[in-house]
Amino acid sequence: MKNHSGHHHTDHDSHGSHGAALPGGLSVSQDGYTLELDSTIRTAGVQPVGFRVIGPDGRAVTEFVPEHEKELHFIAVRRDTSGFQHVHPVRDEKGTWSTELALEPGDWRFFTDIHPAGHDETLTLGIDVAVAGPYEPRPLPEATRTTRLGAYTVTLDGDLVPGEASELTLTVSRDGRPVTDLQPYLAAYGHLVALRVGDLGYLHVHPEGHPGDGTTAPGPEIAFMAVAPSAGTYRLYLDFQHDGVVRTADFTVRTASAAAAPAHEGHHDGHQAHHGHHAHH
Ligand SMILES: [Cu+2]
Repeated sequence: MKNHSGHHHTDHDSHGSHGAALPGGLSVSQDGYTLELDSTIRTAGVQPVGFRVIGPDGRAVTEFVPEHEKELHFIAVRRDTSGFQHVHPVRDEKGTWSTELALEPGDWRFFTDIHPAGHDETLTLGIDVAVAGPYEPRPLPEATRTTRLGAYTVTLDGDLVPGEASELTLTVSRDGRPVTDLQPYLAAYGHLVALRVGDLGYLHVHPEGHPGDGTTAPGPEIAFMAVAPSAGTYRLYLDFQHDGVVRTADFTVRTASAAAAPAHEGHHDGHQAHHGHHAHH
């Protein structure tokens, strides 16, 4: 455990020690920046979505520092963690953003990941959205180290460790062969979004290396550093591009203890036998 000096360290290190910082995305407003959506009650279906980020001066923000080649990253997910979408809206000169989402009935959370010009770090703002209509909440997918997407298989190695930065490696194969020609997508071979189950807290995740740096290969492995703010269960969503198509592989992950050996994961809710680290290999 590091520095618990307080919750208000908004002026420091986006790249330094991550300590036990709060996850992002839990607030609709932070450091004077507020996410405003055109409507928070919506009908189901594919539809346009518009929003603005209001700055400390009360006006829509029109200047952003690009991160991963985009001024703004937008994530939509239903509160049961289904329906994940990661899109890149377009902005007009007045600061109104527009995009398109496919929404099923239920309670959703929308996130904007931004770095407003003049602010000293990135911010993730989150807003609740209700989509009208009857629905059946989906149970959380079981914790697993392997996800299949058609001919693709993505395997997760490494653990999320509460309060510490740890490395996660995702390995992509197709038809049983390692994929070694991943395509750069927004200046990386993969983008990983991690959300805490229970409140959809949005974790800070950084890719390790980038295309063209002379050391990062285009697969089959994609590595990230992630910080889990607390023990618990998380959902991971990996976007990667191959053969011109962006695909999303999702995982349910329980944190490991920094001290405990990984032989038994010690589920508290274990309604299944053990999902050992190698059970799916
Ligand atoms: Cu993005």
